[in-house]
Amino acid sequence: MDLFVVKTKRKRADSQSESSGSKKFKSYEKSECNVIDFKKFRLENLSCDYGILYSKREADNLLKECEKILCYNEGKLAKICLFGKWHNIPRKQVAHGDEGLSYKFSGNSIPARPWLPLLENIRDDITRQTGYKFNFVLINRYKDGSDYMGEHKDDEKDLEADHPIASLSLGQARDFIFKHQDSRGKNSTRRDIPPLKLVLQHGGLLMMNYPTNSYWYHSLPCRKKLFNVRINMTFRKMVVK
Ligand SMILES: O=C(O)CCC(=O)C(=O)O
Repeated sequence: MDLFVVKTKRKRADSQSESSGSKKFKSYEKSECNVIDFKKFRLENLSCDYGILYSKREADNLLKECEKILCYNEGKLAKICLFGKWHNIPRKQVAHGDEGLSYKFSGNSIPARPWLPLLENIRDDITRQTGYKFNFVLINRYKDGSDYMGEHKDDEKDLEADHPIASLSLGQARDFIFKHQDSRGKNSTRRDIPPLKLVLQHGGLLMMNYPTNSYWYHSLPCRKKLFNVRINMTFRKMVVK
């Protein structure tokens, strides 16, 4: 996928006001913000938007800072359970977010560590750009192209189902593949729906909107010929019980 970087300065919006009962801001402070020119992807039950949030210089600085300050989970928190067997995840992972939140998936429960100022800044940049608020971020670090993430849907009950997931990529550009649930495997009933491949670039922001995660699997496949680090942050809205 080509880069479609558009960086324009917007005039200061008057005020920040949240529309009542709606998750989207009606208008909000965009002063001195970069306004992303999102490219829209629309397929059967897939709605994603992709654009560049940070310039190369900004993204370089963020990656450097992340490498300095982030600590990743170890031991049981770095494992997943598949078909009754525990496996080390093929990457490093950690979560930060509002107090008391945790994310249950693949037999594990990942508790949120407290927000760090760097992560709050990124979260707030995404909110300014998209109007959506987030209370949790799952961070995955891929040391090189041999680290990966298998096919899955982010459709766990802990997540607010109709809220977008905002995925920020830093570092090595990597392929990211969507497959419709009915197009997978031997018993596929919808072979006519092809996969969608995106290349997630350094500083790129992918918005996975409802109902994408109810119908489409996504994965970050292994790419043995890539040797640089990549960090991905998925900002999410968890259900607050
Ligand atoms: O690293 C990525 O871009 C994939 C992240 C992902 O699929 C997830 O966090 O659910």
